[in-house]
Amino acid sequence: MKLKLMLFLAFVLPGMMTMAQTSSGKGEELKIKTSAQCNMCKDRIEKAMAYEKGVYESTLNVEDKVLTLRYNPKKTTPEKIRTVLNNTGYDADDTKADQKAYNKLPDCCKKPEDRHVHSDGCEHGHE
Ligand SMILES: [Cu+2]
Repeated sequence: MKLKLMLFLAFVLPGMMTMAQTSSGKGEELKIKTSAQCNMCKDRIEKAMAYEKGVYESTLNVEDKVLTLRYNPKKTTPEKIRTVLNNTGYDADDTKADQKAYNKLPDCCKKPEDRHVHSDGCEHGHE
């Protein structure tokens, strides 16, 4: 009996895990709506994700502010990823940006209503 269980754990389980991972590309896909404003935000967010454990790849679309990423559900969770975004200074879906982190963002990366001046060095143009 014990031998059968060992064999099951040694061969069947890893096989099942491999199948689960390869069936739909690497890891799970996740889309998060952020409050990113420009290409500087894109760099900042994608860098933060690159350092995050369990995240394979991430792409932020500046147009619709949606971050698409692939992650390993055994190493991280959507909640954790949203928290990283909040700590980087951005809203993530329904969770709000950490105020301190948000205040540290360059003026042009803040939400339009919080910008004091139309600062230069920003890539989203001057309306
Ligand atoms: Cu920005």
